[in-house]
Amino acid sequence: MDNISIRQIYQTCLIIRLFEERVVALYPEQKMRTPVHLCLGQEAIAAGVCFHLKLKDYLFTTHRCHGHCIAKGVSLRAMMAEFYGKQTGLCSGKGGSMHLVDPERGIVATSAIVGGGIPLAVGAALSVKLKKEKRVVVVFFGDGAVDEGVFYESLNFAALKKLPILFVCENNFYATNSTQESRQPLDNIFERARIFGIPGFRCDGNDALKVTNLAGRLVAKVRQQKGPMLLECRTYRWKGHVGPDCDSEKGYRPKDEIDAWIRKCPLKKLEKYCLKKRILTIEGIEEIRLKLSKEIDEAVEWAQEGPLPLKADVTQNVTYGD
Ligand SMILES: Cc1ncc(C[n+]2csc(CCOP(=O)(O)OP(=O)(O)O)c2C)c(N)n1
Ligand SMILES: [Mg+2]
Repeated sequence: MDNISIRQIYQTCLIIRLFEERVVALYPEQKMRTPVHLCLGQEAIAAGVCFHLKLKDYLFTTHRCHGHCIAKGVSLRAMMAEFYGKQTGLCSGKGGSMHLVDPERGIVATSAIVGGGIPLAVGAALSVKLKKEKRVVVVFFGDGAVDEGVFYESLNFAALKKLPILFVCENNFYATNSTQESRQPLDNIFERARIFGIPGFRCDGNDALKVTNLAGRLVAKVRQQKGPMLLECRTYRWKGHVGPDCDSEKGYRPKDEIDAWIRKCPLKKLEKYCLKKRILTIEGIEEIRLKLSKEIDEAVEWAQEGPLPLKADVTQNVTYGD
């Protein structure tokens, strides 16, 4: 990978980190009108996978979607305004953080139903294939989604029809408060693709360069119409399942486990590599940090100043049964 690409991946990891840290800082003001499922600690996966996506490629994601959306190029101000429930938000303030949609950037759906995005993504991949379009589909989901029957049905159908889709499992070892080992007899998510003939791979999700390299190979294969692929990235969420606090007080995961994963920070790992290889300097990093922080300042200001949706518009852009 060339230095420009590595710098770009670093910037993507950093902007996700800074954006979410700002959400953590502002959330207690209780002005954001949405629950937030933060991906702090998991940034490298979004950055590494989305690095290979074009604007027209489709992306489907979950309740823990901020990083994916930022890495696919969603406007920070529109996202922030959505969190504040503003008319100027990405979904006019009607979606909140779990339902971000941006058709211009290929973000078709963000599903808060665990596993719910997977069949939608497979449907989109079928449409791409039938229309002979030149795009790929990527769907992100958690280890919890692998507990759902729809995961297996979707893989089966995608394999049968040789659809252009990359399944990306962000295995952070927890679904809400349940450990993976309390729900799954084997720690083998990547191997489960293979029973359908789908090549399945696993990598360290906290190593941005490893994710980028492997995802690059898999996206290229999907683009060459070699059929679906699956990538399991192993990582950890630093914050609680939902909200800005760390939930060590809940007692479902030990503090030393959280601390050990914080020591495996994906951003620090990449920063160390960039400094060692002289891809970035300390001053350069400071400059990038300052520039990105200013972008976030501007997004927050814009979001806070925007108008709330009007009562009269409550059904606008909302479809409901007849
Ligand atoms: C079908 C369904 N069951 C339960 C829930 C409640 N729920 C929301 S998120 C979540 C955990 C999801 O865990 P995982 O898929 O590993 O994603 P993570 O939160 O770890 O990113 C659960 C059980 C839901 N939204 N949908
Ligand atoms: Mg999980």
